[in-house]
Amino acid sequence: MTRAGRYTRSEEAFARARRVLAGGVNSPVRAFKAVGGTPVFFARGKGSRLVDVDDHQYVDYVGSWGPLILGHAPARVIERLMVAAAGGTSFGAPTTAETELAELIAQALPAVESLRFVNSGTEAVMSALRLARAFTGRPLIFKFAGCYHGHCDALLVAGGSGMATLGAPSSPGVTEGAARDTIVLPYNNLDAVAAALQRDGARAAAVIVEPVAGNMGVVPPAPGFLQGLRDICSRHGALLIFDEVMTGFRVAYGGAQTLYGVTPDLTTLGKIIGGGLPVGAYGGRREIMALVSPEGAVYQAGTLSGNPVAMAAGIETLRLLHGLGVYEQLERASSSLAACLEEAARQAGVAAVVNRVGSMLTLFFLAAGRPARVENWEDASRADTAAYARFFRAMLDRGVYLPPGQYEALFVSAAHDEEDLALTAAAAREAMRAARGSSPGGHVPL
Ligand code: KE4
Repeated sequence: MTRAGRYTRSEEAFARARRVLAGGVNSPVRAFKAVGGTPVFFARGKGSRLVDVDDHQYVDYVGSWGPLILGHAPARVIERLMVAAAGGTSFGAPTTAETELAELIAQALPAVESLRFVNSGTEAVMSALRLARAFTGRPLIFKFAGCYHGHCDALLVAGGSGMATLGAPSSPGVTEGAARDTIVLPYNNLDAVAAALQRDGARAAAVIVEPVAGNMGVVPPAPGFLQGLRDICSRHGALLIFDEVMTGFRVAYGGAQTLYGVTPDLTTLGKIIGGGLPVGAYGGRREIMALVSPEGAVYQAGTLSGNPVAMAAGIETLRLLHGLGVYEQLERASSSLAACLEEAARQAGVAAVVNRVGSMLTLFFLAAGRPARVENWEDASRADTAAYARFFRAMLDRGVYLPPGQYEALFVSAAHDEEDLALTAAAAREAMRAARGSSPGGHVPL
């Protein structure tokens, strides 16, 4: 089959969606703006595979942007979901399932002595910021260029290229006032952090960081970076917030804080802890969480927070993850995938490098003459995004669904097997020719 006509039903579905949904999608990245073409509409998923509305099958490396570390529709998670749903989907009142999932999280992440469930990572982060400001009585939040923490106003800010820049609104609708107390720092640059806190530490409420960056593509913390943040925050009485929405239970069962042995004051979570249903959480030191309403005065609430169906999915997911050998299996498959992608690029003479921590990774296409390393947003922003887009489309045509954007993380699940990896490697060898751009229009015929 040629590419023409391959996505007919997705195109029809997108045209219909655009008549009633903003941009035709319910989250911007899904619209394929960064890679071009019509977004693929999916009909179902099972394990490592997705099937689109044109009945094409794909090896899926998006995994719903991280939650599906066990793959699509794991039998035991679905069974547990169905039992919970049959008993009622939401009561707006306490259930023991919330306590059970909270206990599992607190056992996995010792820095989380107490927590509160919400319904998204954004909600978790915005609540954690409010709490940090209340606990310290200070206004300033420090974030890092290239890190994304959801769409709360205080963090939809862009920094300049300087060592530390006052956050400027990065979206219409975010006011100067909302951005004023946010300062943007370069990732993996402790000197910049130390200088900024030396200057403004007395007004610093918190430093928030993705302990492994996943939203500029995957960028691991430089050796000592996270511990350095811990030391600087402690020195100035600012709270250290690890945004582990993506890394929590992803890079290790105990998240990045366990993997790197650094203890944050607050942690935000999402994605995996909901097992594919909408769940977020924020938690940390008991003395800080004691300020959250109704025990304390920091208000935060949510109609469906802790609903029994989402809790059931999270409980079963964490129980399965705590099983023997899951992370070792993820490491083997992820290492193999990274090697095959780098080998395909090398064989095609394409400048590319893979950044990886555990089962989250990014294949960066490097602009000509750039060093083969991506250690911060300044490096990442120079990636050859057009090459990535050509590679993405060529892989899509060959049944491999990668994240539709260079600045996203690719996720391997426990369901990915040797057959998936072999199919991916074969497709990558061909698709690299498209990435190289040597084919007319950058497209490699099927
Ligand atoms: P949500 O509000 O999307 O549940 O979580 C926001 C968030 C917070 N913190 C981190 C580290 C995150 O990665 C995210 C969301 N991640 C994106 C992936 N780049 C979600 C995908 C999307 O926006 O559609």
